Amino acid sequence: MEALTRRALIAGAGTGAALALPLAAQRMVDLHLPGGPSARPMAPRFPQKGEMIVQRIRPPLFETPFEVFDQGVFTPNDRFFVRWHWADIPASIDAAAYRIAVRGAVRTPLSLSLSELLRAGEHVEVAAVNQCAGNSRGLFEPRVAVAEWANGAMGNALWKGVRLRDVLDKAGIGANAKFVRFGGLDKALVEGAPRFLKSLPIDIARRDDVIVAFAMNGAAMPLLNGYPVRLAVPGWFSTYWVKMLADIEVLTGEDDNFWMAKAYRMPTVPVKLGDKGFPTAPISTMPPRSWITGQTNGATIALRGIAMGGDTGVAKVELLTGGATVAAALGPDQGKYGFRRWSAALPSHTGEVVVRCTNANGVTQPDAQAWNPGGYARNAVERIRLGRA
Ligand SMILES: Nc1nc2c(c(=O)[nH]1)N[C@H]1C(S)=C(S)[C@@H](COP(=O)(O)O)O[C@H]1N2
Ligand SMILES: [Mo]
Repeated sequence: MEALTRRALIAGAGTGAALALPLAAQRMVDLHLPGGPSARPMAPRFPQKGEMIVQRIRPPLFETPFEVFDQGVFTPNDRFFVRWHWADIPASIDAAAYRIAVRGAVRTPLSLSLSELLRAGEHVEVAAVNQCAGNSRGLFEPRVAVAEWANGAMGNALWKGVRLRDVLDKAGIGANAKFVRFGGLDKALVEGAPRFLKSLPIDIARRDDVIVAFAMNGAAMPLLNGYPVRLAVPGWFSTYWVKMLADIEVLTGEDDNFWMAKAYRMPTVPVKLGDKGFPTAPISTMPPRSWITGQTNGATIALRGIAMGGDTGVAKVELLTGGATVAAALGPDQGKYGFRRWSAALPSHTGEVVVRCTNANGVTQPDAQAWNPGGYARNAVERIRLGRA
């Protein structure tokens, strides 16, 4: 396994694909976003990526075309969405020279090579959905005018890595440790812009399933998804899943950097467009969601789709149609943080249908979406009119 890992890391380095981003748009796709421009170009030419929806080129925001979610429970690496905040991203990585600093409130500050990192602890695997806090932002009304994703700023992968806890324990953390802050190799092109840094509370950082991942679906991760190593925080929005992880800093207090104190915060009270001065908290765990991904019409309408429980497993998926509730059959359980496939058969005359997931904590998707100024954490039920396919 160790040998395989090494090989994957080296192979990943070899691709070193220059991040030149000339747009070779092949065709346009309509994302059906309400209240504004909705068409986006598709582009097949980004390094290690297949056909993706281009939301923006610099910094890259590439969305997974929705039909990919109908093809399997795991999202292939070459179709996995891409999101960076700053445009200065290394175009290649020298795996042999790569170092990860572990510093701050630690007994022994470390500068780990990738092979030292791989030896820091047991290799563990976890299936987990990596979902941008802004996934589906384009569906908010009123509109929130940044990164207007449809539903493709998410993906499910089998992540493999070493526990963050083992890496922290190698350096030895003090009893006064409160947060752990993470930074990658990306930088802003603009002078003085705040480096992308995110922090986890120490108890989350020490969780059994929070890993420094070096593989994704059995291969090294694409450069754009954080090669050679990224954080995986199952159940939490992917803003914490820091890519090209190079800096781990143990803090003795709350992190007041821009990305924790100003960005990625959710109102803790109901708000509407124009409200100011309301209390907020850093976004953290994901709520349940579900989608219809495909339909086959016959004597009945066979529906299929995916669901996620968020920070726990899927308990049930229901189809609501004309006063009736039909329980979907759930596919194999890959672990509570991954996608779960589902299927159901509905009468052939069914018109509108709502798909709704309830997670193992008893949290159910709401009928209507509460608005927030960041356009974060959308999870209202999806409503679909079944056409004759
Ligand atoms: N180094 C670094 N890591 C990062 C980010 C970033 O800008 N820089 N963006 C975060 C956010 S907001 C998201 S949604 C995910 C996207 O992960 P992906 O590109 O692999 O899909 O990366 C996270 N990790
Ligand atoms: Mo994100």
